[in-house]
Amino acid sequence: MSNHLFDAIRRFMPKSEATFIETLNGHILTYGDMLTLSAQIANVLVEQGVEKGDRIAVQVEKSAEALMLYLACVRCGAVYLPLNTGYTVSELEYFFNDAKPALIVVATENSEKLAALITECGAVMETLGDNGDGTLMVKASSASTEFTDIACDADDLAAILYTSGTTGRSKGAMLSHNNLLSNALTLRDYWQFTSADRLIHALPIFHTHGLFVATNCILVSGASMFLLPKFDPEAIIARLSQATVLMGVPTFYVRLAQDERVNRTSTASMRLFISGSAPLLAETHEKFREKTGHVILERYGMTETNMNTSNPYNGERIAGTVGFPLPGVEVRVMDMEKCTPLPHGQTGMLEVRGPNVFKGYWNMPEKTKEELRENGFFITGDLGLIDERGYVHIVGRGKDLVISGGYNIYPKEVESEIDQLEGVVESAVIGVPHQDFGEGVTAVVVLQENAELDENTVLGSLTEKLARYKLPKRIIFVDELPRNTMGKVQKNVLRKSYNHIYQ
Ligand code: MCA
Ligand code: AMP
Repeated sequence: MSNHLFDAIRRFMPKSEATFIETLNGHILTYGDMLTLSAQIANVLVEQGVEKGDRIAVQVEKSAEALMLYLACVRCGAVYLPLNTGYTVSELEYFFNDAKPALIVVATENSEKLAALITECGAVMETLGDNGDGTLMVKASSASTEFTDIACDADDLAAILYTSGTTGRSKGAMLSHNNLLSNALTLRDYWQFTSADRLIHALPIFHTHGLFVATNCILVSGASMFLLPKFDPEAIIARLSQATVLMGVPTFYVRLAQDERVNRTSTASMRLFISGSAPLLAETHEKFREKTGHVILERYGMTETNMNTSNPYNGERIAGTVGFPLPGVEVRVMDMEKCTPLPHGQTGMLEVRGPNVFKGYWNMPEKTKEELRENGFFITGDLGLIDERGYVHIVGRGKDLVISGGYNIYPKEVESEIDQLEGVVESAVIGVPHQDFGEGVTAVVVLQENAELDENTVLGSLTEKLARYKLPKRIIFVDELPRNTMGKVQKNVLRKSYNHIYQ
């Protein structure tokens, strides 16, 4: 009987005394502690009635204990479902009703606010605070430190991560044990991770980047990480001399490149800076290289596929490209009208196939069919090309999506909320260049005559409905939206008109 993902973690584990996590306040959690704590939490989950395949939804602040909860879910065959800490109650209601979790772990301070909803959904509630307090760890502290991992095959589900859809309804991407493991092993080898590595982990742990790319890579390398609660230049800079790798979204690098303390000397012990989740501007790439001598390695991934491509570790890392398909991952560029693959240099839809590609969308067989071809290729929604040297370039998006500071925002979701406000005729939400966030969410709104809405009232009403990172940074009121002859709103015209508002 084996547990596909956790057996591999055990196989690559260094000695028990080796550090796995060092927290902001210097607390050390060893690999031995990781085994003990994840076993104790797994025992609590099973005692609460969790069975293989049950979803466990988790909306908690980043902490070592939260990562132990993820590992406990893997060990007991449950399906880990992490949720952005910024989601509002109305957003959570959708996820809980869709995924029907058996157990929901929430931040201690949110337990009162969420108790009724969780009871309504028929789930058990546990709490977990960012200092390791809350009901979950109290119960875990008296649970057995031994746990027999539940048998899980390569294809059994390990996680569901929600990713917004173009229709506004979020889709739960079902990821198997082998989706996660195969990608972690590939990245470990491609980026040459060893047990000597120390990662600065400053990303949130409710997305693929911080949860799987960062954490799983460290685990299968037997390496260690500084687990920081969030992106904080002070905390990162203070650890540069003891670390070897940083993973971040482009905003991390934009901000670090502006800091005088980030230079050749302070980064001398670092071997690798990795960027992903959104396009890294060539300008940021160049500025960071000038200041530190390090060439940022950019890679490309998705919630549905983990990582697909990466610039090389040893070869040339080219700004504006996302590098080569990872070993074992196929990338093709398709002409969507003719449904034929395109030759080098031509732009089309990027499609990917490999052991990294997810199992489909939870409860949405028709969506799965639309995006996952029978031959295993996943239609990414990203437009790109492969150049003569084999480097993949992302040149645009076939999906209406804004990426702000590495978070995805689907305009349709924001537009639907704005359109429901009294006095609004219609709205169009777009992303326009933003120096810090890459793209800034911007709403262009048409009001009814005599409507008394202004920017603050619109934002005020959205606050209850949408996580704050989805809120427009600016709201622009216009008399009408530009339309083409078919009557479709021309977002490209709007993007052009407001291209410079954040510059
Ligand atoms: C925070 N705010 C934002 C964002 N983050 N607004 C727009 N976009 C954002 N990304 C807002 C807050 O709501 C708040 O607004 C104000 O900015 C300050 O909040 P604070 O928490 O202090 O922000 P920050 O610490 O400066 O955070 C910026 C950040 C963070 C460090 C860029 O957003 C971040 O860690 N992003 C990483 C996201 C990520 O991990 N993406 C990976 C997805 P107010 O004052 O109004 O409340 S996985 C993925 O994409 C695929 C698989 C892949 O390839 O990796
Ligand atoms: P998510 O749905 O959060 O997993 O976001 C995945 C999307 O982020 C991809 O489909 C791309 O549009 C975008 N993305 C991720 N990495 C990169 C990158 N290095 N360059 C450009 N876009 C990226």
